[in-house]
Amino acid sequence: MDTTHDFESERPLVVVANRLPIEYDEAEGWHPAPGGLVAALESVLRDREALWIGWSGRFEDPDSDAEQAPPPPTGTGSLKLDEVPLTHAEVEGYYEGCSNGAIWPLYHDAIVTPIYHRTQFQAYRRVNEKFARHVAEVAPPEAVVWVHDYQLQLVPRMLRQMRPDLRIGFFLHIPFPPVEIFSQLPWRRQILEGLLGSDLVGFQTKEAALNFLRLVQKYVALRPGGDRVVVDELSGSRTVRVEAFPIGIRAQDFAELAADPATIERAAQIRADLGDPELILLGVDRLDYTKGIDVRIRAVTELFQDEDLDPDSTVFVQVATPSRENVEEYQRIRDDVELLVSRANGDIGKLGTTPIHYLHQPMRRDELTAMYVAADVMLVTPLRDGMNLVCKEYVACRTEEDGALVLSEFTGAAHQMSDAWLVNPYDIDGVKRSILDAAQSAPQESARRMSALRHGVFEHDVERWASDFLNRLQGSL
Ligand code: ADQ
Repeated sequence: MDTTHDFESERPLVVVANRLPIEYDEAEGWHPAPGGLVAALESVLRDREALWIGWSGRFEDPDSDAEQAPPPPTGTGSLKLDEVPLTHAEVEGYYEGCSNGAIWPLYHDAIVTPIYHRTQFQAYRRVNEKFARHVAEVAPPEAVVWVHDYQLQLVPRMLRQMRPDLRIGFFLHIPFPPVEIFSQLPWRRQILEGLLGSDLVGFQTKEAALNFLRLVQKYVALRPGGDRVVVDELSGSRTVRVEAFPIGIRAQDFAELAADPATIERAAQIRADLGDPELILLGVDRLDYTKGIDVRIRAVTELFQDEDLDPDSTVFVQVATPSRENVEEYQRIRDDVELLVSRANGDIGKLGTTPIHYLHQPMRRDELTAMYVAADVMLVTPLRDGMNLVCKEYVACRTEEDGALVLSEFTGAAHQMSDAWLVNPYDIDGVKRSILDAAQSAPQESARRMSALRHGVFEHDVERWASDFLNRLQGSL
């Protein structure tokens, strides 16, 4: 029997993530939150019996009535939502400070210097304990608990101590760095031990899993055997499995939406609105310094300046979702990107011609899909990325098997997508060459590459990722 896409189990499922899959603003009320983790998980859990525990974005100590949103809905269909309230000080220390000021940059190769504050780590530990305690209180007996991402790395061990009956899995959505980089972390041993509280630790790539195993050997003095680590505890010894589970997307949904006549019409309208260019280049990202948005703006600008691309017949559209706007480095990258765009348009543009279109706003799923359908070349150039879902979404939307993907080698996705035009984002000349090659490649060559890419994206979709992880966690594979 083929059980690969089936993870129904006797045991109840509890998902724990920093955020619930919804957020609040005055205009829209409660609506789906942006970002890769939510996009991936929400689509898998939408139709399952499961409980999702996370912060809603509401404060336990609101500054004013105006700041406080109404309570979030308690569920969407069979997926139930359960809020962990946080204070302003907790959000500042645990989320903006330790998670996004220290761990996020460190795990992305320290592209931006991580800032380590002891008080912020104390907040991180306290909030991880708050999450663990909340889960321990509400998780049904013998539940499968799936903990997500870098904000909650101490939860597995804390939870195991509180509730040894639970089966605990952890998945890291971002990269896990090599020994030389991770070793900087003042709290490296606590983090490794925190993760070892799981029965299964999952990463996006084999490299990340190997990095973790090496670090366990070095700092926790345990000798891994293959992908297993045996941990001795008072209650006896326990085996932790460490493996790669590359995340995917709901490919079929994207393909269906892309083939919808309304989407095709909207894509044609987008092309017309852009002045009917021969070539549309597209970038879509959260506005984050890891995504290499500046890299591709520089490369495209130089191609215009070198006259390899003609601004009369080429348009580059960059869509950037606002992200982590309270963190200083994110304000800086926004300024950098906006300066680069306006400088390029000032230098290259003419009256009535804007070579680079920049939208700093979230986009609805149907509009985003129309953008993917309209774009001839997709530019995905992160300096480091755990996986990157945007490149997979683009490929899923190319139902005619045309279009081309320029993809950074330093994404998890590059390990599965060798038929893309792979680039080293630190090599601007190389990026420029690949953009031109992708734009000018013969239709048969583009079709061959796109067909191979599509095969991979449909084969390794998000359902398969979730079922592989959960089946392994439940010991049935
Ligand atoms: P992210 O860093 O958020 O995810 P990514 O994987 O590219 O990055 O996912 C972004 C998601 O947000 C995509 O689904 C995309 O469609 C959506 N999005 C981006 N810009 C948007 C816009 N302007 N409007 C609307 N939607 C937009 C983290 C890790 C990644 C990993 C994922 C999943 O950093 O490496 O792939 O989790 O594990």
